[in-house]
Amino acid sequence: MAQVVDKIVNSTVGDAKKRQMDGFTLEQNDKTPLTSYFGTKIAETDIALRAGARGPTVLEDFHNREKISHFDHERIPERVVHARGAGAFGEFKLHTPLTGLTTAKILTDTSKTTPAYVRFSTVGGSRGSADSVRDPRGFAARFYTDEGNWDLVGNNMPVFFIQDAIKFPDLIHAVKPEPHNEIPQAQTAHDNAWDFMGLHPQSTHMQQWAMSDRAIPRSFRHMQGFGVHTFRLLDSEGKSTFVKYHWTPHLGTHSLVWDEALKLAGQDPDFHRRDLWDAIEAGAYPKWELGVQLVKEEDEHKFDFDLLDSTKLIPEDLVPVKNIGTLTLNRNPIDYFAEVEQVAFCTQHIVPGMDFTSDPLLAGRNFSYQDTQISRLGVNFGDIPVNRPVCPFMTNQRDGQNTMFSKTNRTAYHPNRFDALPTTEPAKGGFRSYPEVVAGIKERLHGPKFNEFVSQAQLFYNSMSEPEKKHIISAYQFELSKCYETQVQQTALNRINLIDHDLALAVAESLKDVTVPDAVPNHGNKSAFLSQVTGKSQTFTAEGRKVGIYLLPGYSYAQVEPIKVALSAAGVMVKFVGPGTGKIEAGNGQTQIAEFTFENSRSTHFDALIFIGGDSDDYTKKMKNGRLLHAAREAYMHLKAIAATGNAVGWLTDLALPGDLPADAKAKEDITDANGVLLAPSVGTGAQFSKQFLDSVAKHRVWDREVEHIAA
Ligand code: HDD
Repeated sequence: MAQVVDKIVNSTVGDAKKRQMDGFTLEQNDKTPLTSYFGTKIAETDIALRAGARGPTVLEDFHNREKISHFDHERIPERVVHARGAGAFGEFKLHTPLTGLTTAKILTDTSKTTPAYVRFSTVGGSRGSADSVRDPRGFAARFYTDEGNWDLVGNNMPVFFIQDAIKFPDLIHAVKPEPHNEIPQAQTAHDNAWDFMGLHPQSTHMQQWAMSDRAIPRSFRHMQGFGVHTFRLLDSEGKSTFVKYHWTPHLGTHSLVWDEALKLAGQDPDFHRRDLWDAIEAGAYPKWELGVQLVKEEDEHKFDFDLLDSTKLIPEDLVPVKNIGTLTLNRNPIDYFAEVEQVAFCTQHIVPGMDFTSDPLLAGRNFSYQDTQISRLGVNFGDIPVNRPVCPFMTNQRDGQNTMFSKTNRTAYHPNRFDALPTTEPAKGGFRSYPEVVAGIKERLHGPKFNEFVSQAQLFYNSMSEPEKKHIISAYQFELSKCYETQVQQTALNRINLIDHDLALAVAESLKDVTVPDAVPNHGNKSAFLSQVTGKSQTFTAEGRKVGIYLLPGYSYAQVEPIKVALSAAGVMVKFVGPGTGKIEAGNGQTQIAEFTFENSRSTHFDALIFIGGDSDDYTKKMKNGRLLHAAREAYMHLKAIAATGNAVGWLTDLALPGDLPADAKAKEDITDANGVLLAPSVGTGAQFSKQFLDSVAKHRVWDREVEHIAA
């Protein structure tokens, strides 16, 4: 029988996906002579063949033609949504098997390490847009299992804007830049987006998530992920259990503040891509727990929402998340286009032991992804190395543009005279659908529970901590005040009022021409799991954070070394910021390499900042640098942990930050903690200082500092 199998994959050593893809790596380096695409060595690539030094360029120059022509065709259509993203390879290791619930080996065999791949993305922006915009984030995971590729194409939010895939083109046409002038890029702060949301009650719950801090994650490493839909697991008898998938980051789920996100869009548009890339290069491999919420078939109707409705989540207070395995991302791609732009996720890529439900959003997705890959990558997108499974595969699909394999089978139909091959063997692990009993009248309808839109939006808002509620109010104010049309603002506000009257009143403060409707009851229920500040399954750790240590020539070496060692030991990435890159000399002649400068970085690049004092009295005069002052003020406003040591303490307390730092701190023996600003004038940066600073970094932000006059 003809089988398309990579011999290289059959070896059992190491990561099967890497070995498979190594076979497709083209060694190109400066020692390889330049050739044409077809191997002819090229002697000149900078000047085209011309009839005389000042004469016309001649068509005969095949190298010139090949070079320009290939360039002319370098682009493929960007993804119609989720165009901007970053991808990484890794592995998935199951630790808690779902024995008896599914036959899928990836969910039952704890001895197996499965190669994995994840692409994170924003949704609305085009390929060159900024990372830190307000938007849901894609969390598309692929498992290269022994039984085929399983793609879990989710987001960092557990619900969606719409209930039925037929609405997806409308949604995306509304949120993308407006059609007449293609403005604004990568944001929903415009009339069409809010017109759509105001007119679509089904978007009410997802709106809350999109206006919350979830839409401006600190990094991809600090995001939860969700499969969103209810899927099925199938056991060997074909019995089904409903399942929702969750990803929980080991580093906790944390966000930027809005002002920081806005600035980062200009200061480092690649902020999230770079963060992921740098972490993996530094060996700080991001990890997530894969969790499941399981619901028995017979319990399908026991909730006051429909499990088939993707605008609803199953509150963890009702069905706990059980963590079953760990995903680790440990390898950056070699070639972005080949391995990230060309990765083609499809929701219908599932493996035996799993199945879909009749969620109408999922049904449309199962058509759309395959379809879109054909226009992006061609019908043979499955042959592209990043997309190929690591298990043997054998199809009767033939031909088409860019066929990559010479397939050895002499028939491409079934059955055929060669032993009726390829075999289709349900008994030997062939995919079988859940034999769901379905009956109904063909009509354009959803189940009755699909018509309730407000309850879970209220649950979300009620569950937020005070700072998070404040951020939601500011987000609505920002977005709606960017709409030009009062009618759009009013319709959106009417919807917000259904969630919470006080929320509507607060949002309306920044909208002059709207009227807040009468109060509507809020059920008052909360979930213990939704807040990023107080949520039950939240993690707070300094690990993986980036701390900027600011110093100038003449700095105190003794104040740097202990904290540098303590931070590194806690898994913090320490970055030095100086007046220029390269060696900065301490008062005692020792040196420290600065990677960043006051000019090429901003406080937004770091989770926390330390200002180191100097060995001489005139050191603080040098600290009177506009960029340094701005960094301290900005980090303070962004609620970050800040510290000053030695004579930098006086410099910092003189800055008149809001919330007034104690002016006498510089004269004290002890460390002063003034609302997350650690002032250590004389004790150095030893164990006590390091502990206090690390605790402060782990808290993520100093929420108490978020007083009235700080717009976060
Ligand atoms: Fe989608 C891409 C997530 C609804 C149609 N979607 C895409 C990606 C993610 C999601 C993470 C990027 C994949 C990658 O990194 O390459 N989409 C979701 C989630 C949804 C959702 C969580 C709701 C639960 N999507 C959805 C619907 C449709 C699509 C209802 C169409 C009817 N999505 C697409 C697409 C994309 C896509 C047009 C663009 C590029 C691609 O597929 O590969 O087919």
